[in-house]
Amino acid sequence: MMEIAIYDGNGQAVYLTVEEMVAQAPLLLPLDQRVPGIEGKAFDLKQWYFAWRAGRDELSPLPTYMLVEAVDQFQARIPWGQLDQAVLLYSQNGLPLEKGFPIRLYVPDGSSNCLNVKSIVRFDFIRNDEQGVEAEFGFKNRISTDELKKR
Ligand SMILES: Nc1nc2c(c(=O)[nH]1)N[C@H]1C(S)=C(S)[C@@H](COP(=O)(O)O)O[C@H]1N2
Ligand SMILES: [Mo]
Repeated sequence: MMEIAIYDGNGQAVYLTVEEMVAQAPLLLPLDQRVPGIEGKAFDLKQWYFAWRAGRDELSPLPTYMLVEAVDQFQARIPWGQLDQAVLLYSQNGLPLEKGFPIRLYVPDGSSNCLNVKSIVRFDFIRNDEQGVEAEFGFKNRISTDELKKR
């Protein structure tokens, strides 16, 4: 069973399955309500997040970013304010995802479609003081072509 690691600022991972995340999600919706033209079952990211953390550290500040990492080590770090319409897609054609398993992010308000990370296995809710930083994405620990040329 594929488990997804969730970090919420205290360095401790909580592991959840997709089924557990779906069961906690207050708002389930068809993906095409947020991403026209793509079918599937999704849930609202921020509503899930607030339901999941309810009862724990209620007084801790809101995240400033969400970092997600995929099985292929693709990752994205997205400012909290770009995530108001974000959803997590978990099923298509009545089945677990064929593309994007176990779960896929869509960020309708995001600065790029490249933020629609497939096959997420880690969520990290980050709080820091960085200001005005844009969303970032790419492969983790990727060596730039300039670096490779020097070797
Ligand atoms: N895990 C993972 N997710 C990913 C990527 C990737 O390489 N790995 N590419 C991203 C980029 S750059 C784009 S443009 C979109 C493409 O989504 P599509 O395959 O549905 O067209 O997926 C994003 N999600
Ligand atoms: Mo992309």
